[in-house]
Amino acid sequence: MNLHRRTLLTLAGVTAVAGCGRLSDGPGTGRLLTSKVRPPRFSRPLPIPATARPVRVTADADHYVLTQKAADVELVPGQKTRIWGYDGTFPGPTLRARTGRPMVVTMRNELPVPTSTHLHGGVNPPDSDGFPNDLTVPRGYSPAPPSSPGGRVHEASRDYQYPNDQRAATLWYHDHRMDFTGPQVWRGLAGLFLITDPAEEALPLPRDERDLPLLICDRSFDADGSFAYPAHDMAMHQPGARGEFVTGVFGDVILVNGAPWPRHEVDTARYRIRLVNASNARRYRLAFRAPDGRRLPMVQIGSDDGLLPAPVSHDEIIMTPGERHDVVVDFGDLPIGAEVTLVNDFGTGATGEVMRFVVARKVADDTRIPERLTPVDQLARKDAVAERQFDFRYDEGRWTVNGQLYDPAGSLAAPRLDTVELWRFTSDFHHPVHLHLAHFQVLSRAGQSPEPWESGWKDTVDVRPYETVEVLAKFAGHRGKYMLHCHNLEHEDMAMMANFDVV
Ligand SMILES: [Cu+2]
Repeated sequence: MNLHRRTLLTLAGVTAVAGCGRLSDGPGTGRLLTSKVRPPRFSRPLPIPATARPVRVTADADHYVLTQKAADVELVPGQKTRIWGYDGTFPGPTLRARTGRPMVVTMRNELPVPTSTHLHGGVNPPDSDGFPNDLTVPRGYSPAPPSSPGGRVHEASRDYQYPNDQRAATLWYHDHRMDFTGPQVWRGLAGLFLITDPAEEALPLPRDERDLPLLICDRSFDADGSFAYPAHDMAMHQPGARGEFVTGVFGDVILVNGAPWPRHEVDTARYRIRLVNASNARRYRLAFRAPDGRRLPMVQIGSDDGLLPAPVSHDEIIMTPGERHDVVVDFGDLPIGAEVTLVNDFGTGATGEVMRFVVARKVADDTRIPERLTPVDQLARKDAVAERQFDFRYDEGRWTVNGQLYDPAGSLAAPRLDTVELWRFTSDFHHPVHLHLAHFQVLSRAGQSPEPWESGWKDTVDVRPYETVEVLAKFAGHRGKYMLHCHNLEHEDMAMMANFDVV
């Protein structure tokens, strides 16, 4: 794609603003796509995605079948929005796993386009990782996808093997098709994947209907109620976003679990709230605002890949695309009828609010947040057997890692299985950096301590303009080809990915 001069000038302007530091920090790198029609706020109930049921349970594994297909849903009153969803729902059904109990998920593709499914945060064998050119095409699909090194093509359906040999965590699954992840996730190909284990179940934390996953994303609507997306080609044969949208696409409607600005009735009790940023490009600065304007404490109990060793209390949390934060919020001392708004301080106007909780029932709450959660091996700089640097940078209309466009046959690193390496990320713009397979701990940010919400095991980290972030990554579980990439989905589609081989 050729870079238009106007785009270059705009990007230069963004750089100058972004370089001013934390005060000017905001929703990230991207451009706002304005809706032609917008749904009302706080009128829809919060949907809770259905739990997927196994079609077969054998001695070795639980077997699931999900069908990727189109469906029409009503998001704007009186209009239909065509979504692409797992089992025709957005978000898809929630897959619930137990540590140590393998799962086989058959993905059937009844969409008009190829797909690849990645379990974000999953420690899975390489051929089930959802590599971008490991494609499932619809039956009879023509023309065949261009062959690329290491690419495989399945017709109509394929099985993903998930050993679930990892600790309790909030994961999510989403489309990862080469060059088209942005538009395909935007249309709805995302769902939750929750793993539990005995250590987590033994804790007196809120559970069942007081354990709420919130998959948060932004979208824009056309006048007919359809999702708007600035693709070059909505038939999705030619990749890429138009003009300045190469920087990322921001919607102006905030959806939670697929519903615009929903409301949810709560008890006078603690709730476990699993925050998932499933947006293409938008960063959020989240807080729970009580009616008197004070902020309810968000007691963080987990991050991307499981529980923390001990709870950490925050007034606000910044969340970049791909990240998860597991928090407990207590509605216990609020009167019946009180409204608590989940706000986004990086938003303006309508995007400054996410959803609303309404205190509806007085109950006795027997949950608590223990002082100790689950043990976490704390990595130190001396544990690293190697150091590597990955530079995320804009170059002539494409997005590069270490100066290179994504090459499916290439590899930028070969870490050894069961070792820890120090990976240093540098950037020009905001880039949410995500590693497949390997979980990491954030060691430093701009030479300082990480943000207070960045402890524990993670797989995605918020890298800000002209900032260096160091992480200690542990390569465990499987050998083979994996990748790291920017989780701004427009950057990812425009080549900001790289492979590494675990040897
Ligand atoms: Cu990026």
